[in-house]
Amino acid sequence: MTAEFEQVRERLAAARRVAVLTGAGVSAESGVPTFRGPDGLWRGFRAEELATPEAFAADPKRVWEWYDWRRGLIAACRPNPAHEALAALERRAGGGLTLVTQNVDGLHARAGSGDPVELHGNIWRVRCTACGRLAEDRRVPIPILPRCGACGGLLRPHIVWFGESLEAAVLERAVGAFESAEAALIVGTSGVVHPAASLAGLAKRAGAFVVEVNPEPTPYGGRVDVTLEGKAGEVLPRLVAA
Ligand code: BJW
Ligand code: ZN
Repeated sequence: MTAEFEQVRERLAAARRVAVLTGAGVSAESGVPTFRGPDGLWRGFRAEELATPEAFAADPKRVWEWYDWRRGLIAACRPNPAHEALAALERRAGGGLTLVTQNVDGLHARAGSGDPVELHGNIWRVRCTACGRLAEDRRVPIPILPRCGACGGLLRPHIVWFGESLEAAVLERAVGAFESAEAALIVGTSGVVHPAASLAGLAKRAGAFVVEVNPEPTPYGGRVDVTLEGKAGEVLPRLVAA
């Protein structure tokens, strides 16, 4: 074990408040495709083409078919050792850890994380475009086009698309956690989508010890205290091991 790795373990253990940001890379070892990079295509579509309000307005059927396909894929996936290690770290922190995720797959909660801050929503929730009603909906396949049980309006995925604002209360929780953290972990994200990508900088400016875990270089390089190069499912369990 390198001295750097040991330093990260010590800083994590000593911190009273830890903030964690995860991205698609954390679910990659569960079999959920990432958005960018060589395998970064969802059934041949780029997120930027289908994850927009304009795409949904122009062709809701096409967008729903893409989400239905993704829901089926995610339903067949299980949390991996990275999700489990973060849930263990949270239990050990006794309320001092906030897990913030950009992922919409719900795998952190399935691994036992108590109350993850889901910045970009959740693929298992739907929202009525007419009355705004929110509901959990785990049907796979989902009837296309799905309709609201209350008003008959068209449902959409409860997901933050490009150009849409994040829910204010959700973003506030994330910002608060990163601004007050003594240590921050940034795991499996390419760091290009804002405002999520700005959270690490908030922690750094407030004096936190910031660690990145990623097998590939990202824009965080040089702006964090330590980069642990490797897969989340291999690095995180070692970090958390007693
Ligand atoms: C591994 C691994 C392993 C692989 N272990 N690691 C400031 C500057 C510039 C632009 C903007 C800005 N502020 C806002 C914007 C506009 C826009 C934006 O950021 N655009 C940039 C792309 C340029 N942001 C927004 O529109 C946001 N809204 C907003 O800010 O509203 C106000 C506003 C609007 C417009 C202008 C200004 C202000 C909303 C963003 C919503 C993002 N939604 C998506 C799609 C959800 C759809 C869905 O899932 O159905 O969320 S985009 C997509 O990217 C998804 C992800 O959550 C997000 C981040 O991706 P992530 O997680 O980083 O994944 P990848 O694939 O990019 O990276 C994977 C990483 O894992 C890689 O690094 C691998 O190396 C690594 N990896 N295997 C560990 N085993
Ligand atoms: Zn409705």
